[in-house]
Amino acid sequence: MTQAPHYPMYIDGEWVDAAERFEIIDPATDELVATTAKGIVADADRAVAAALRAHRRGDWRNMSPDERAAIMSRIVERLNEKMDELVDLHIAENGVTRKQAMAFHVGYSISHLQYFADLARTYEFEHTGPVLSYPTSAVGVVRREPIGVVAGIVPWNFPLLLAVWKLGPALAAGNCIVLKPDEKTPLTLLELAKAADEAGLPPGVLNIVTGPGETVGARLAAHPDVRKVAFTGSTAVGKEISKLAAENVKKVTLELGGKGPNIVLADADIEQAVDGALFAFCLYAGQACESGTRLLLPESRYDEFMDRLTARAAQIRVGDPNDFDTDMGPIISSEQKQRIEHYIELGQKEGATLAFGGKPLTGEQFEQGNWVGPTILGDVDNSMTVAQEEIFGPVLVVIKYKTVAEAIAIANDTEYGLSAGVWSVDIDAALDVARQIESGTVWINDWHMVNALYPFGGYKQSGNGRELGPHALDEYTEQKFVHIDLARKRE
Ligand code: TXE
Repeated sequence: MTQAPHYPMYIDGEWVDAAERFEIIDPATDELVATTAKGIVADADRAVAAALRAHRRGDWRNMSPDERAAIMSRIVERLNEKMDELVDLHIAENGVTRKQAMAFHVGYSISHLQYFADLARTYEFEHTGPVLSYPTSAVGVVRREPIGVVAGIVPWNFPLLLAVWKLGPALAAGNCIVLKPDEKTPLTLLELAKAADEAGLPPGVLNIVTGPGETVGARLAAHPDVRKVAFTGSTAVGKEISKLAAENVKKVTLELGGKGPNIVLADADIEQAVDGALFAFCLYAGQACESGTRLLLPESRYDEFMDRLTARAAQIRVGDPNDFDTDMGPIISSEQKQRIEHYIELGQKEGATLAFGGKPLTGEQFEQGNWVGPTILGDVDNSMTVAQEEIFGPVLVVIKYKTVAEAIAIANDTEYGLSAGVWSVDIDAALDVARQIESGTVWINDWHMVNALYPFGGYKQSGNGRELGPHALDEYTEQKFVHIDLARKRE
C-alpha cells in the first residue's frame, strides 16, 4: 500500500509542520486520503505576525492594482494547470461528484479568482469628490485602502470556492490574509498555497493554518492584529465569531445557514419546476447553504407535482462520486449523516409524510462511507422543526399554500434569508414575488446560479455583508477622506 501524502501548513512563505496530525478521510470509502499538520494557537499567532509584517513591509499593498492583478492571474494560470488534481482532491476529501466538482467546486473557484484579479484593475481605489466652497474653498480625495490583516475561516462544503471568495477580494484590495480551512477539507487550499508560492506572491501575504475551529479559528477571530474576519459556516459559530471580533471592533462578514423557500406558482412549467426543485435540494447532496430546501406548492397542483417529483427523484443516481455519471455522492461525515437521519425521523414524528427516500441505501457501495439518498417529506407545516432548521442534507420539505400572499408569508417565516426561488411562466408575476421575499438571492426559474458578477449574502440570520460582485472590495477596504485646502495658497 502506498503511504498517504502529508501536507504541512503554509506560513510566511514556508511549509511548517506541527507535532500532531489530522487524518483526511474519504467520505465515500472511509479510506485515508492524506494527513495534514494539526496547527495550534501558536501557529495562528505566527501566521498573523507574518501577515502583519508583510502588511507593514508594504510590498503587496504598494504594488499598483495592475501588478497585483498580474500575480493573481498567474495564480489562476497555475490552478488551471492543476485543475484535474484539484477535482480529484475535492472528490477524495469532500465527496462531491466529479460532474459538480468540475463545474462548481473547481470551475467556479478558478473563474471567480480571475474575476477578482480583473476587479483589481477596474475598481475605483481613489476618486476626487466635489469642490467645496463652504466653509472654505477645498476639494476632497476619497481613497480606498487595504484594511491590513484579514482572517478567512471556511467550511468543508465548498472549501476552495469559499476561500477564493475571501482571498480574491482581500488580495485585490492589497490586504494580507490568514486562511483557516475546515479540519476535514484542507487539501485544495494547501494546493492553492503552492500555486500562490509558484506565482510569486510575496511571503506572508497568504498564510494557511490548518487547525481546530475551537482553538485556532477562535484565536484568529479574537486576535488583536486581525482587523477583519470573513467567515462562512454555521450560524452558531458565526455568532461566536461576531462576539470575539467585537472585543476588538473588527470588521466582520458572515455567510451562514439558509432554509431556501422555493415557490412554484400555479402557472409554472411543471417539467421545468420539478427538475429545478430536485436540482435545488440535491446539488452536493444538499450540503450547500443556498439550497432550496422548502418547496411551496399551490394546493391545486400538489398531487400532480408530487407524483412527478417522486418519479424523477427515483432517477437520481447515488453512488461513486468518481464516476462522471453519478448525480449524488456521500455525506461529508458520519456526524452529519446522523444529524440528517435524526431530522428525517423527527419530521415524521412531527406529522410529515415520507413521500420519497428516507431509508438506508442498500448495496456494496454503501457498506463504507456516509450515505443518505434524496428524501422528500410531504404535508409539512412551516412551524415544524424540519421546516425551520437547516438540515444540510438531501432532504426536501414540501408545504402547501392557497394564495400567493400566503406563500410569501410562509417563505419569509424563517430566521434565514439567503436564497429563494420562484417558478412561473409569467415573469412579471415572478418578479412581484421576488420583490417581497426577504432573501439575498432570488432565482426565477433556476437555482444555484451564483455568479461572480453579482453579490451573494444573506438577510436576517443568514449573515452580514456580501461576497462577489463589483462592490466586493468595499468590504476589504477602509475609506479615507483627504481634505485639500484651496483657499490659502501661499505665494
Ligand atoms: O460548521 P462550523 P460544521 C451549517 C450546516 C451544518 C452545520 C454544522 O447546517 O450542518 O453548520 O457544520 C470553524 N471559532 N453549515 O460543524 O462548525 C471550523 O473549523 C472559529 C453551513 O462543520 O460552523 C470550520 O473551519 N472557527 C455552512 C468553520 O468554522 C470555528 C457550511 C465551519 O465550521 C469555531 C458548513 C470557533 N469556535 C456548515 N468552531 C454554509 N453556510 O455554507 C468551528 N470553526
